[in-house]
Amino acid sequence: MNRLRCFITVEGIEGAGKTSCLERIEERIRSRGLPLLVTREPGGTPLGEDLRALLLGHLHAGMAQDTELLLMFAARAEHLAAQIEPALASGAWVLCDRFTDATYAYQGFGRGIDLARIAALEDWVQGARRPNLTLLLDLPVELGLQRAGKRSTPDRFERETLAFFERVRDGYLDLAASMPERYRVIDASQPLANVLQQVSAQIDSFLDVYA
Ligand code: T5A
Repeated sequence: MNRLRCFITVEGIEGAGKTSCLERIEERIRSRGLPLLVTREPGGTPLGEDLRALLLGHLHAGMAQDTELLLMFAARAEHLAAQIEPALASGAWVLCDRFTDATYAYQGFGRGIDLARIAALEDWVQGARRPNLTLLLDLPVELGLQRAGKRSTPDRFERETLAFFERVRDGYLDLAASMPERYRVIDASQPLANVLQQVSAQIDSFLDVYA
């Protein structure tokens, strides 16, 4: 196994279907007998989950953009130190629900924070660590929000405007176009069975090469 090729992330706007897709990816990786850590951002550690509650909750709804950005990276620093790096060092694969591309998409493209500042934090917090494969679940914003809205009370991000999510979606598509070797774009507007079929095909072909 090529141990450098085992950090997989899943990205997309709200309601893209990450939860079901993560379950499918987990099942495909485990079916090859590979050790696996499944985790998420923001979160993944006790401190990270507390930061997630602050970031997604409404207690500090008006926090400054830079505060939001730095809290995302604080949670990520803890996540890398306590979970991701030890798992990868032990030879496990890591599957993460969102990672730094979400920061580029939401805080960068969505909020308008200079991408160079995000890149500087990325280098500082992660060193050379980057995902080896990123699945982007892409769908029209209105459809995603409609799906997400059926579920529960909106979190702090889900209260953002349609225009914000359009920028986030476009940002993700820009990232995917600029890193075609790492990204696979899935048409998440299709019925779930079809989306899961696309995800399985992508993950199986990755596993065929690297597992
Ligand atoms: N954030 C995160 C940042 O701003 N910066 C960062 O650096 C990071 C890491 C995290 C929030 O934090 C922000 C982004 C987010 O706003 P989250 O819980 O990770 O929040 O993300 P959400 O997008 O809010 O998670 P969701 O649960 O809304 O989205 P999912 O997981 O993509 O959607 P899912 O699977 O729950 O599906 C939603 C509904 O749609 C149905 C499902 O059954 C479910 O009911 N569905 C479908 N229906 C029809 N056809 C399909 N193909 C379907 N797929 C799913």
